[in-house]
Amino acid sequence: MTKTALITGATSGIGKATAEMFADHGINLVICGRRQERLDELRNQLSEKVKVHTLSFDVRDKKDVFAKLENLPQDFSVIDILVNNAGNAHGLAPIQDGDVDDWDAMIDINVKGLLYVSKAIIDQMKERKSGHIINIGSIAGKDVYPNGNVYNASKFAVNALNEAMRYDLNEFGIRVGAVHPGLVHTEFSEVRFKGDSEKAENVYKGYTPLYAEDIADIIYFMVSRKGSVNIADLVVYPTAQASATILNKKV
Ligand code: NDP
Ligand code: 8X3
Repeated sequence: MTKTALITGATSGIGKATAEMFADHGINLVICGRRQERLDELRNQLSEKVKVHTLSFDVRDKKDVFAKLENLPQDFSVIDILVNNAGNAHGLAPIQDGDVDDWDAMIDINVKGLLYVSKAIIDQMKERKSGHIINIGSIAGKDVYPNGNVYNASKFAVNALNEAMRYDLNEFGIRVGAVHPGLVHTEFSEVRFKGDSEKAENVYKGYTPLYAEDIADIIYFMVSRKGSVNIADLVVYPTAQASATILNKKV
C-alpha cells in the first residue's frame, strides 16, 4: 500500500533530500517549512512522481502547528511516517557569551517544535496502532563540544525524547528511531553563522563532509525495513570525522 510521510524542514538540506528520496520510492508527501515558495518549488518538482501537499508553519507556533496538522486534507490525513527534521544551530559561542535569543530559538525549535509536531501526529498513529517516527538528532546530542552548549543540550534532549517515545509508544506498535549525523553540508552553517557564507563554507573545507543525500539514503533504509524491524539509533560521521571534536581535514 502507498505510504504517506510528513517531513518537517523540507525546504532545504536533509529534509529536502529525504522528500526527494521518498518520492523516488513512491511515498506520498506532506512537506513542511516556513518558506512557502521553496515548498511550492519542491511540490512542482516531485508531483509527477507522488502526491504532494505543502504546509507552511513555524514549529514554534503551537496553535498553528496543531491547527494545520489536525486538519490535513483527506488524501493526506493518514501519516505513516513522520520525519522530525526541522531544526538548526543558532550561534557558536561560549556559554558566558551566549545570546539568549539564540538559546530560545534552539530550545523552541529543536525541542519544543519537535514535541508539538509529534503530539499532533502520534494520536492518529496510536489509534491505528501503526506508524514510524524518525527523529533527526545529531552527534551534538551524543557528545558536547566547546561552544556548542545550548545546541548540544537541545540535541541531547532529542536523543532522550527518541528513547522516551520508543518506550511509551511501544505498546501501540509504533516504530521510533533516530539518525545522529556528524557534519553534513547543508544550509546548517549558514544559519548557525547568521548568513556569514565565508564562515559557513569554511566548516566544510579540506575534507569530504556528508551530504544531505547520504542522510536521506539512511532514512529511507530505516523506513523501508519490514515492520518487525526498528532501527532505533544510528550515528553517522563523514569518514574524516572521528568525533564531535576530531576532524581530519586531509581526508
Ligand atoms: P538546513 O538549514 O539546510 O535545514 C533546516 C530546515 O529546518 C529547513 O528546511 C528549515 O525550513 C527548517 N526550519 C528551521 N527552523 C524552523 C522553524 N522555526 N519552523 C519550521 N521549520 C524550520 O539544515 P539541515 O538540513 O542540516 O538540518 C536538518 C536537521 O539536521 C536539523 O535538525 C539539524 O539540527 C540536524 N543536523 C544537521 C547536521 C549538519 O551538519 N548539517 C548534523 C546533525 C544534525 P524553513 O527555514 O523554510 O522554515
Ligand atoms: C550538526 C553537527 O557537529 O555542527 O548537528 O554540531 S555539529
